[in-house]
Amino acid sequence: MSLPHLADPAGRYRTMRLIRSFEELALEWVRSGLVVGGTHPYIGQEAVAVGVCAALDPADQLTSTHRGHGHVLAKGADPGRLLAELLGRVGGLNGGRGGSMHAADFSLGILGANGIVGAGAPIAVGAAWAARRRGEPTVLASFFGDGALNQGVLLESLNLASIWRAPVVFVCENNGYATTLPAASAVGGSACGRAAAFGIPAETVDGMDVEAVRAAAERAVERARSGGGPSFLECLTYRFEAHHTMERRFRLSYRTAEEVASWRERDPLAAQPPGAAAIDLEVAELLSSAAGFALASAEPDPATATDHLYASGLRPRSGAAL
Ligand SMILES: Cc1ncc(C[n+]2csc(CCOP(=O)(O)OP(=O)(O)O)c2C)c(N)n1
Ligand SMILES: [Mg+2]
Repeated sequence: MSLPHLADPAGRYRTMRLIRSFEELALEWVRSGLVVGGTHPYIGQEAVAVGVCAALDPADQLTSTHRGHGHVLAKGADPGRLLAELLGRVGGLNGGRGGSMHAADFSLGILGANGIVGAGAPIAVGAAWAARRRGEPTVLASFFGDGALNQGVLLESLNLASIWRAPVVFVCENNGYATTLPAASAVGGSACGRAAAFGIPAETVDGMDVEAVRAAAERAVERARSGGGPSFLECLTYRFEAHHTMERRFRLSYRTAEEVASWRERDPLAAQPPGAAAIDLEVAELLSSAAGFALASAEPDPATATDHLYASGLRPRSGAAL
């Protein structure tokens, strides 16, 4: 059974709109100082998260990146609890301890956003291996950017997934840049060539087209679930906003206004299903109550500052500097 909220075009549009609106609100909250530390906006890349998650079952799992809000929401996380997580409040997905780059919800198979480039891939391979050993049909989707293509850990993960025939769909979100570094001047060979070197079937898809991503992801998920092993999707996409909200403090000129404008013309939200206006309204209402929930959630008690730092039963030595 696929994820019910992504089962039809209207649901996929609704979820892309939710991600877009969520990210716009998060930007506002960073600018007003409510969210401390900033975020990596996913605006422009919504079709990748939604297209891939539309091919997953509820019990399937994913690993995400530093730009993870879209993946987390597409798999079904509660937007109010994700907003509360950004605010560091106790009602957050992780009690406010993880923040933007570590949002997780294991109950939904979301094994976490991840601040370390490429670090989600070995977690996905390990989780896929563990699920297979338990006899479960779980498929893992592992999202990463073009910047991860030159991380050794990604190549090691591709190798292990290949020899173990692990049920993993590797999803490279090639948005053309790793921070300010163009992929064209950083990636030797190609994204798909890396997968092919390990005997993993790979294809490049239009990451601005949610249905194209979904179709490719369905093929890959079906292969993984039926024991055919891992697959690799390179989704060509673009982030419309800065690499990180802090970027606006600097006058960076690594992308031309023309380039950004030409990708904005391919906005994945431009293809609207019938009833889109009503869906937009419904999402606005959902987000407004999500924001209300997050803002009403309590700040954590300072006395709990060292909770979760140590394995159960261990505490810092009394008097030790925190
Ligand atoms: C191992 C590691 N090296 C460097 C960084 C700093 N860093 C954070 S995001 C980023 C760029 C990542 O680019 P990409 O993988 O293409 O993802 P995108 O930001 O484009 O979504 C870098 C270098 C990091 N977080 N982890
Ligand atoms: Mg990138």
